[in-house]
Amino acid sequence: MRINGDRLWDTLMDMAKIGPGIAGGNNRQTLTDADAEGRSLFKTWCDKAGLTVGVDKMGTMFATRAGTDPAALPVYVGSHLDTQPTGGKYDGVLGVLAALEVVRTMNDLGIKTKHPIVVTNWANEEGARFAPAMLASGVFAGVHTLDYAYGRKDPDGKTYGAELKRIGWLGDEEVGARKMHAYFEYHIEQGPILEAEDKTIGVVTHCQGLWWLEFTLTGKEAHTGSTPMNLRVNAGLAMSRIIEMVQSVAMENQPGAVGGVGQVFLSPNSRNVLPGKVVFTVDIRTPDKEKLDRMRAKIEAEGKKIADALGVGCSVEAIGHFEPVTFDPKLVTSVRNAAEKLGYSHMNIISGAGHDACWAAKVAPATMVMCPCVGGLSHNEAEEISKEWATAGADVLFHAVVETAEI
Ligand code: HGY
Ligand code: MN
Ligand code: MN
Ligand code: MN
Repeated sequence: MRINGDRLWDTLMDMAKIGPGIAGGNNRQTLTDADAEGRSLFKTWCDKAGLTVGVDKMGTMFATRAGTDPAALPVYVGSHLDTQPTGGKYDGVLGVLAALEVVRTMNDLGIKTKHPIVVTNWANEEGARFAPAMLASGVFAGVHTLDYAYGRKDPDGKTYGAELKRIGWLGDEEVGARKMHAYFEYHIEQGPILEAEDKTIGVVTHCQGLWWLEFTLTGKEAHTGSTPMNLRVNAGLAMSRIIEMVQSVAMENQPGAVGGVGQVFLSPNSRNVLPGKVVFTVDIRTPDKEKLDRMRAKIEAEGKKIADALGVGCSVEAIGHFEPVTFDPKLVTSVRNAAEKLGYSHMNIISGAGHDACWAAKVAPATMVMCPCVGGLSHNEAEEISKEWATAGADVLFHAVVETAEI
């Protein structure tokens, strides 16, 4: 039994047309009109596959294929359709559309599973527009409250709750009311390991943990030309020294740690005004929980020292966090067995990126399947995979899901 790789690839290419991608990628940031368009296309496909689509109060979509035992808890299979501002075609999207392909293949083969199957599109996995990442799956797992999530603001000050209503995808289901028998997520690796090792399947045993630390630095707005160097309260200089320090802390903790900054806001952000306020988020990750918390403590302490030495005000808020995740050994074995049975080369891997599976693992047995991506590149419109890789991972997903959902 194999999935239909051409059909999967066609859906990926159709979905990639949605969103004002700059260089051929697709840009469907969460709760934008493009996200709404992608959601509608996905719902059309779910309707055609005979699935019943429910939506919860965070806007997560659940498309159910009935099982033979109505009392059996469903097997959830999903990922996310929202993208980075310059996202690629496959991050998240591959997992949602491969889950749909699993159901379509079950329909083709007339397979009836004991447990229902629920194809899932989690809202706001990326956390690019509304931090933190994995917000909806976090509410589902009881990590965040609905009120906290609704109040999260994007850089323009728009709230999650208002935007969800505006695009018309505020559902009526209580978030987290659904109970899972198991959860599977198929995702591109977003790193270089599988391709470098020439392995087609990543058997994901763990996911590294994360802190997002939002630094707010307060300097003194002043003229960049007429203000003598000794009179400056230079928040921009403090930021640059803190970013350098984050790099050193990550390098001191090799192997197996990363740290960096992807987003900075300066105000008033004018060429000839020293910034009065600088806000930036430090992203640190490692599979080792103790190391992760040690790095956090050091970066916060050293950051405050750097700011103090320049007379710059400094406050730090943790706006995102999850501990390293160990996926369910039984489900990990079912993925490995499927890869072996199908003859795909495979290796154990720790996920470098965070996923909704990390929160699903708090409320149900969960695991992931990975395929390589070209050059390990992701969060870039040039993100690329092969049809063979996409198909192989979906085949493994299909077999592991059928085994867990029991024919
Ligand atoms: O940040 C992450 O790891 C994911 O892409 N949201
Ligand atoms: Mn993703
Ligand atoms: Mn991503
Ligand atoms: Mn912790």
